[in-house]
Amino acid sequence: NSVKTIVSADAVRTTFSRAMSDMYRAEVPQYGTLMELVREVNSETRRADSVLDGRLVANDEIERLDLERHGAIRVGTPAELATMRRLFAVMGMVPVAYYDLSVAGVPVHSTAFRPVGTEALRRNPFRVFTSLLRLDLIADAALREEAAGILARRSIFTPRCLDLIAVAERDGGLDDREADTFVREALETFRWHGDATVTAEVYARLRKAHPLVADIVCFKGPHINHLTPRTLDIDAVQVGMPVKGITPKAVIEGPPRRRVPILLRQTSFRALQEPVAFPSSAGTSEDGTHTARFGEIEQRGVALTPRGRALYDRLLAEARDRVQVSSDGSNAEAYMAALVEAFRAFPDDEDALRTERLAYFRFSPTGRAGAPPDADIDALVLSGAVKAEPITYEDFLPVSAAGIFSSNLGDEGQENHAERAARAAFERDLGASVFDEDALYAAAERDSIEATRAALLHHVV
Ligand code: OOG
Ligand code: NI
Repeated sequence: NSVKTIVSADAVRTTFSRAMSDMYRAEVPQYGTLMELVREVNSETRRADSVLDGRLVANDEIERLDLERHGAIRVGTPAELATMRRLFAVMGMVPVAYYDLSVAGVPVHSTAFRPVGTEALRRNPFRVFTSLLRLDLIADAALREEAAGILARRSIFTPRCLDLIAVAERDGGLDDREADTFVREALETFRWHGDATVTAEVYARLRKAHPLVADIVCFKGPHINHLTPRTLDIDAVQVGMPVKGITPKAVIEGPPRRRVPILLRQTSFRALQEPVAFPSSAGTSEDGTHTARFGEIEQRGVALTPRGRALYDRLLAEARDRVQVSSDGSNAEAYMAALVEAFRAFPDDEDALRTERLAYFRFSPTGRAGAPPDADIDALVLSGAVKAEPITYEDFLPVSAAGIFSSNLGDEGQENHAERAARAAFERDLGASVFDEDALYAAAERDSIEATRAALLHHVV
């Protein structure tokens, strides 16, 4: 009859993200190599950039940096997605943003489960990009039926995991022992299972419809397909990868290298070929291979306002119009040059990004005298009473380029209509609406301005 001592959702998230990282390192050894490289580059970058280092230390971001990573999974049914939402809620992770990947020719739509509070993000910003298969985008009706039937027969969560989700919902959290068991049981869902649930023949047919369809439908669970550490200098990691025996893709996605990083830059390396056992009719099994899993690194920069994002989208489209990256990467340098050229139009110092309202900032009192508390926020910063620091972009850009391309095709109205319908269906399947990412950044900035004014007014600085 003792009172249950609840472990914080932040702590459960950290235990889970560590366990996930250990599991993935064992499953995909190159991930371990990449983590080492990222650690080396990050400490080198901190040594070379004392301003950046000072900021990371002052904001308690060092711990976060070593823990920080995102992963991605793909689920097959609305029920799987809805239970995933409840599972992530135990760890303080909620669905943020809607991503329509059908514009990139991929039959899924997605959200990212992540913490949203400033404190929670500081402790551990672990995110899981989660996609739901869109069977409605498979043209062949018979194949669609078959895939739905296969998915209906599997259960991707262990019974104990489902119990503990219900316990957490009932009690408002888990105690120490429950949390440990929960993490162990939840890992089972994300683990790689080499035993396919279908014959090689069925696998091949689904694969022909789209490789992702086979990846989602043919296995026991939604294996984590990559885990991505965050680096402070992605160009250095890109150059360092071949030295460690890893071959990255030809170009870094996202904005070019800048003094003030914006949004997200990412690069990845090829998936492993994994051995798979397909059941065959005689009760024996047939060996095959499957490629699903890859490695990725990212560098995060400041979150952009809608105005900044519009400028970003326009400049990226401009660069991509000028030079299309070929699949063999032979013109990577020309593309990077076009990108740098296009982005000359994007201000590259913090003051300009802030005063032109292109990016979001967190304000705080400096303790020095300056303009009066009710002065304009720019005047307060200029006077030295208030300082402004970039708010990190916590979300994703999986189809920004593809989205821009499709909006150039001239049937924008139709596209938007279809996207709205798909989004409503996604939220119905999820069992909740997704958080609006822009509203979260805007609120973080606004709250920091209000707190700053209050502190100045009451001289509590
Ligand atoms: C998800 C890809 C999205 C990212 O970093 O943009 C993602 C997937 O392939 O399942 O992780
Ligand atoms: Ni990723």
